[in-house]
Amino acid sequence: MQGLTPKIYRHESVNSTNAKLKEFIRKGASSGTVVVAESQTEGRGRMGRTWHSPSGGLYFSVYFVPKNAKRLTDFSLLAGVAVAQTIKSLLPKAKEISVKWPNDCLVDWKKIAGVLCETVGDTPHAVIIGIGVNINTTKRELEPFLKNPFSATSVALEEAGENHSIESLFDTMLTKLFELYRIYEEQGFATIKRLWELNCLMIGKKIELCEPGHQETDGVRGKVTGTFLGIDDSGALLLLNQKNEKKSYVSGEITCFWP
Ligand code: BT5
Repeated sequence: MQGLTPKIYRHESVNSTNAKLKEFIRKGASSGTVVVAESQTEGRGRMGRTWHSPSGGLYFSVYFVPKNAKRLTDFSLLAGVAVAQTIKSLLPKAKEISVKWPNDCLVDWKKIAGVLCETVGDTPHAVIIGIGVNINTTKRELEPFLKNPFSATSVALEEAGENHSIESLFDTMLTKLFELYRIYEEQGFATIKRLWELNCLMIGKKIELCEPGHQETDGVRGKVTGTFLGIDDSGALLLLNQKNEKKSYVSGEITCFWP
């Protein structure tokens, strides 16, 4: 299969690169279109949350129209692999770099990047993958998130304040993302699943999962603890709970883990 070539639109500041890309799509943009911005005024996270997007970070969104219907979550996992591989290629070997189900990348258990995938418009199967990475973002700018369960960090904070080229990180990440998308189209989810699990350091560890809509498990509403076993063939999280039962979860958030 011939790989797609990215068509990149650059902006200084936008509300959200996902929103900007949707405007381009409404005007006829094709699969492979990318919007990248130096900062966002209304960067978005999942479930109505916000993504703090000062200049110094990388914020971009990519439009893909796969041949057949796909699960949206596959794209979050695929993007997580591209992010983790790129960060790994930059930071010292001693750093623990891990994807976090379903949509984050962590360095030494602190959040460095997040992914927001959305379906879009009337085009069947079309998706937008939005990625935010803290690159030269300072501790002060990340202050509001340092007390989050997984705290927050940036490439510069992990590299003793060095100033990193956002452009070259963007280049590497985009190349990996397009390459993984090509592999996904050719080989399906199995290869992405394998790569995701290879990049996940939480497997085998005890975790706490908060699942929206999941009720009265282990006595605490919406919270379950157990051993993280990996993901299944549909990307759902597999957990061995305290009753020794294997359960799968299609949505939720890992709020705690025990290394
Ligand atoms: C995410 O949501 O992690 C998805 C972030 C996706 C951002 C990209 S940037 C390009 C594209 N355009 C957009 O508008 N969005 C995408 P979620 O898992 O819901 O995490 C959001 C939570 O992370 C917030 O509620 C904060 O607690 C925390 N947070 C916000 N900004 C952060 C940052 N810069 N670094 C670390 N944590 C942050």
